[in-house]
Amino acid sequence: MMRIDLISAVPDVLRSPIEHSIIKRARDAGFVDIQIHDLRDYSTDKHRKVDDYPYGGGGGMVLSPQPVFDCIESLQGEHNYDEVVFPTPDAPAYEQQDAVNFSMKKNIIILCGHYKGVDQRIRDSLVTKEYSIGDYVLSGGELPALVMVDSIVRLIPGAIGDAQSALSDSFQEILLGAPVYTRPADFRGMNVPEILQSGDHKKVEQWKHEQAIEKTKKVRPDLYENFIQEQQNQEWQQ
Ligand code: 6GU
Repeated sequence: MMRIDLISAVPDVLRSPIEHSIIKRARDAGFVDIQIHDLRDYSTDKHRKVDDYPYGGGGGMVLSPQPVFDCIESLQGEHNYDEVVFPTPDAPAYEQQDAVNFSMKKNIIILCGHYKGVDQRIRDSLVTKEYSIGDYVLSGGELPALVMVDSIVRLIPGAIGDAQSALSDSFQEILLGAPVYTRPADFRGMNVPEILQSGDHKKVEQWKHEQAIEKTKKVRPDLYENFIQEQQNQEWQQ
């Protein structure tokens, strides 16, 4: 079973999301073991302090080496970890392929830091992978860590109830999704496209594909260009 250890100074922030939805399902079904660790439990300070002022000033607090080294070394004494992941805005972008790679690992640690960061020595000697989840600023690494966990867990084979949705997603990896509808077919005069009600599976797939291409071209021209490139590559290979 895959094991994910989350380390945070505000562990309560992590609890509700991992106890719900797909992640809960996957945990209950025994596909993944997710453990949350309170960094304060590892502080040797009498007030359980885990951070301190930055050398050279500059405001904000920086996670101290002591509790982080003690926590991670303690975990590493019990399990073999493939990666120690650190979500941070000053890092390369986290992408679907990274989630795919992590979903095939056995044990990973995700260290959640403050916005101002963690002592550089933690990054130099403990962290093996760093990622940003986008070009905006968040106050801590907890939400990015949850984003990563969700993206990983839903890829673990069997973990997702509807196996087809994960599959169709990876087929669609390069394009955005087509619009989806549910009943009723007529809601306040707004109608579900005729083709989706036709029951013609082949035509429906063709329609979805066309819609996905149109949507991608319109809202993500960068992804659309990749798609066109990819299509041309495949044509040359044949
Ligand atoms: Cl990984 N952390 C923080 N604090 N802010 C972010 C981020 C990560 N990715 C984008 N913004």
